[in-house]
Amino acid sequence: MQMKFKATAVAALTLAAGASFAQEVIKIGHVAPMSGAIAHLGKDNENGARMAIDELNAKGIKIGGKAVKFELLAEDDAADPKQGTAAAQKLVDSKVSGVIGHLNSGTSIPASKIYSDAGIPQISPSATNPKFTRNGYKTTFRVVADDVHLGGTLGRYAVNNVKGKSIAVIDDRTAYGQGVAEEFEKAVKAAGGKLVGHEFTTDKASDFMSILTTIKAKKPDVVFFGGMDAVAGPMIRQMKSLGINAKFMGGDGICTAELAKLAGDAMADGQVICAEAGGVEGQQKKGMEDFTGRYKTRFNADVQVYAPYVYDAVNVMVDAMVRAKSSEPAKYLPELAKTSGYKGVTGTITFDNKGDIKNGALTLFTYKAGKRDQIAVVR
Ligand code: ABU
Repeated sequence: MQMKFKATAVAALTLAAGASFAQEVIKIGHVAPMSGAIAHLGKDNENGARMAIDELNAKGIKIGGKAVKFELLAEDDAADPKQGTAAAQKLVDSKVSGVIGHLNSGTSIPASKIYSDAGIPQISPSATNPKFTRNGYKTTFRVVADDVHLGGTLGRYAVNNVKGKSIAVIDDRTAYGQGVAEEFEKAVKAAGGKLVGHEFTTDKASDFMSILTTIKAKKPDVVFFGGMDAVAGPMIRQMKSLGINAKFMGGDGICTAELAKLAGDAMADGQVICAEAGGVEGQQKKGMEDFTGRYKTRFNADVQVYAPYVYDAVNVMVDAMVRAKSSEPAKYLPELAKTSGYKGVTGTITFDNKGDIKNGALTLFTYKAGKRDQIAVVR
C-alpha cells in the first residue's frame, strides 16, 4: 500500500515538474529565395533570422510569464511570385505566429494578402516596392526604406553629385526593378537631368549585348539598372567589353558584397554607385559592427546586405509578443503596430500607420578594390 502511494506521488511530482518546465514552442516563418540566381542573398537573409532565433533561445525569453522557445520554419520561394504564395500558404497551414519575409517585392506583395487573410503579421526586411505596404493590410510591415526614397535619392544624386549629363536606364521588369527605375527617372527629370533611353531585360537574363549596344549609341555617362546583383554583375562585364565607360548606378538589389565578385575585374574603383535601404550613423554604428563581427564568426562569410534587417525584424516581432504577453497573432499584432523607438542593430525602428519604417535611412556606397565603400548615410 505504502509502495503504491509512493509511486503515485512520484508520478504526480514528475508531471508537475514537467508541466512547470514545459516550453511553449513559437513558430516563426522565414521566406527568401534559397535557390536560383539570388540564392546567396536568400541565404544571407536566413542567416540573419537564425542568429536572432538562436540568441533569443539562448537568452531564455518569457512571454506572459511562461518560458518559450522559438522555432524557425524556413521556406524557399526562388524569387518566384507563384512559389512565394505557395510558401506563404504552407506557413499559414503550419500555424506560424508571424513571418519574416519575403526578400523580393515580387513575392512579398502577393504573399501579403495570404498573411492578411490569415491575420498573421509579416515583416519584410528587404522588399522595397512601395505597393507592399499600400494595400491597407494591417498585418504588413517593413523595416527598410522604400523605392520612392531609394530611386528618388539615387536620381537626384546622379544629376547633382555624379553630374550625369545623359542618363540611360535598364530594368528587369520585376516589381522591384521596374518600380525603382521609375522612381529614379522621375527624380532625374525633376532635378533637370536628361534621360537618353530605357531598355528592358529580365531577372534571369545573362546576355545584354543587344540592349547595351543600343545604349552605347546614346553615349550615356550614367547607366542606372533596376534589378539584382546576379544580373548587374554580368551586365557590368559586358559594358566593359563594349567599351561603355559610364558610371553604373542601382538600388539595394545590386548593393551587395557579392557584386564585386560577379562583376570581377570589369568593375573599376568608384564606377558603381548604389544604395542600401537603411543605414546607421554615429553611436549606432557600434551595434552594426558587433552584428557583422558575430555574423562573420558564425557563418565564416560577410553580410551581403539585409541579414541585419532580418535580425532586427525577428527581434521587433518578439518584442511585440513580450509586450502583448502573447504570441497569438491577434493579440500581439496591435503591439507590433505600436512599435516605437525600438533600438535595433540597423537603427531605431518606429512604424508609421502603413507599417513602414519612419524616417528610414539610406546608405550610398561605391566599390573600391572589390569592397563596398560607404559614401554617405542620407535621410
Ligand atoms: N529591394 C531590393 C530587393 C528586394 C526587392 O524589393 O525585390
